[in-house]
Amino acid sequence: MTFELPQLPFPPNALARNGMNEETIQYHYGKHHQTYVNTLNELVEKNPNLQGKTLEELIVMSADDASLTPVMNNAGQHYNHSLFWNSISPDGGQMSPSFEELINKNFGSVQQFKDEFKKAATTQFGSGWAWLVLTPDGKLIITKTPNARNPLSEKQGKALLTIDVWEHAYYIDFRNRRPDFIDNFLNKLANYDFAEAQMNG
Ligand code: MN3
Repeated sequence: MTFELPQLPFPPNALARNGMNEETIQYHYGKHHQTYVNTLNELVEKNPNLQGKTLEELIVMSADDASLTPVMNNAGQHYNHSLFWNSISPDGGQMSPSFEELINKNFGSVQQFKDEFKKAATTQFGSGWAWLVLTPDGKLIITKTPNARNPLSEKQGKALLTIDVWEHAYYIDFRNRRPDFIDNFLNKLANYDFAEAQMNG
């Protein structure tokens, strides 16, 4: 199986009004994500044990196998970035009434959800990701993971929404101000409709 860079769900300049400039997309999607895909394909080409596996299968089989760390890193980054492009939208920041109700039920209020998500994303030391996850028993939780790790590798549940907090995700738009990037994500970029659709999909 050869992996490919997925289509962006929006034009590369569509998020400029929402605080993510086209230059960020050109580098982040066009260079960083593409490199993870290319490296993953090279790794799969060299190792027959990896061939014919889905992306999710590669993550699960490499998650706890130190000899497959490069596979975990590149398969994880391909998976994480593919979810990230769906986690942001030109219409981002708006919650449907039904999703808001779920957030209230699980976190107390929308503000408490945002505070908890921001804390996870801010305190992920170094590179990594923060997540909204649907657990197997139907609860919504917030997690953070280092580097390329994700809810699949950590067996946390189904990833509904994610933010990339690697510095390459925000340096062009926000320089070193990660907390401002996270606020902007929660209020202007986050595709809560996608997260809600994932719950039912
Ligand atoms: Mn990234």
